[in-house]
Amino acid sequence: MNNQSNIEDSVSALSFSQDKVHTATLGMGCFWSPEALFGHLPGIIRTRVGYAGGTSTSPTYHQMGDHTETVECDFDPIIISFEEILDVFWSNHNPVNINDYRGRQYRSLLLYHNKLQQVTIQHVIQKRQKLGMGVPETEVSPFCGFTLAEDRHQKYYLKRYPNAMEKLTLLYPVQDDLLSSTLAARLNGLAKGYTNLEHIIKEINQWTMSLSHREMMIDLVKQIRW
Ligand code: MHO
Repeated sequence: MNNQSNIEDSVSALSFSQDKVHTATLGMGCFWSPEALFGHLPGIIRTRVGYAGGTSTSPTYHQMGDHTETVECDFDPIIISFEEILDVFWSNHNPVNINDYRGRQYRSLLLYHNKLQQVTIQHVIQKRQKLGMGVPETEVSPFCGFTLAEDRHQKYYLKRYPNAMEKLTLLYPVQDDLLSSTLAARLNGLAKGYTNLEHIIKEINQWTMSLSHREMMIDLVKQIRW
């Protein structure tokens, strides 16, 4: 077995059982920062940015129609609950739509994927209201589709560091695999200043991979020139 396939084997070893994967879809302004914010949190498996919440077909950045910039997070509810995600959501943006700024592009928006998420959203709104935090101007609607944004918007902050992208390409030769990896989500958070290398290395050490695979991944991460 050559070195390249060894590396790819080790990456696919980081697997999550599918029934444990839940999804949250959130709008909180320009989607670059929320992707980095959620991407740094343990329990977030992968992130992506896109357009959701509207009715127009095939939205793009320049023709968003009535859609909103959103971040989508796949998460392991055993490690991070939907309620914790909502606390991060409301603590990290101002959910006021001043004068309908940029129409629906930058709405504070929660698109629930099931009844439990809908109930949890109401519960957290009431919890915050009791704490004197008021009622947020967040639109709450059922999820009805998500269009992935253009490549240049995915892991926007990580892409400011060509050496990081180069090193990650050794682990994930296929760009889509790279962009949807847990490691890229964490490093995107690091690039934006939400976490540091020490935290990421500690977490990699807990991932369900063999010791040699973890060491190889940690070595590679340490070699990145930021
Ligand atoms: N920073 C840009 C917005 C980009 S975003 C993907 C701006 O201030 O126009 O909406």
